[in-house]
Amino acid sequence: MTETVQAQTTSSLRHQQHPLVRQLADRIEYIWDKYLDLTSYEMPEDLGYVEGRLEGERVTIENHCYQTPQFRKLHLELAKVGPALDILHCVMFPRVNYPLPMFGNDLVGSSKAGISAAIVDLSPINAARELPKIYDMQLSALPETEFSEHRELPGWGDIFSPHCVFVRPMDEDEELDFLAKVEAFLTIHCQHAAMTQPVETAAEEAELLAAQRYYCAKQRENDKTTRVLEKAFGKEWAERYMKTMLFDTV
Ligand code: BLA
Repeated sequence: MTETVQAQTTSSLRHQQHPLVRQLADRIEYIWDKYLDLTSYEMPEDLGYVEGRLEGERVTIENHCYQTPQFRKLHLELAKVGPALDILHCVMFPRVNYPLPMFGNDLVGSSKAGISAAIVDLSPINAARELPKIYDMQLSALPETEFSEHRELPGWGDIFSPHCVFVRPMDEDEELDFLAKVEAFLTIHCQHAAMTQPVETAAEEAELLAAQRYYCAKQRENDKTTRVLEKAFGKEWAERYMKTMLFDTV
């Protein structure tokens, strides 16, 4: 898999994006490749690379997807809306028989204005909406990082864990602190995932499925994402994209 990942890295949109987007995208793929057994994932054919227009600006979306024994989809999306908006979006969807939380990460900003939203979380996927104890312990044990500007979660954000980091990084030091945070969350998650056994009963699986559906339904309520997609590609396309690429459920 390494060759494929590297080949994509050199040709990617990330080289035209904010440096934090590029660094994070490279890091995510490195960690995935290091800990997980990646195989290819078949995307809807027309959704791998997409171009549209928003208020005269070119909108480009580039998707990188993989699957592994534990994850039905690892999704890394890079998007560029003219010079004003760079986006990194990453979600790791567990297979519904694996009792794993949902890793989610979003960066929104631009090279000129800086990153306005940087969020990372390992979100609980079960009826109690609690993380496995070992995750709580390891995430709590991470070195504390001071960010000067924390952002408030929107109403639909009840899916996120108490460990969620949602900030506006103020300078390069804070950007690198955020990068380190994502790396730590992702490493903890990949190490556990590689050792996790699937559940055995249909009832357990049904609970995991319901929780994953709830998570995706809440994420689809983010009207800031929908607005960008609708304006560039139209309402119908945006709805299909939200349901099949960004937050699809099984
Ligand atoms: C916010 N997401 C945003 C914003 C934009 C997008 C424009 C507003 C930025 C700001 O408030 O500073 C747009 N994000 C996108 C688009 C895509 C995208 C177009 O990923 C993809 C094509 N969003 C996620 C994931 C998480 C997430 C996985 O996709 C978290 C794990 C969170 N994005 C998230 C949150 C906000 C946000 C919490 C702030 C929403 C708000 O303040 O109302």
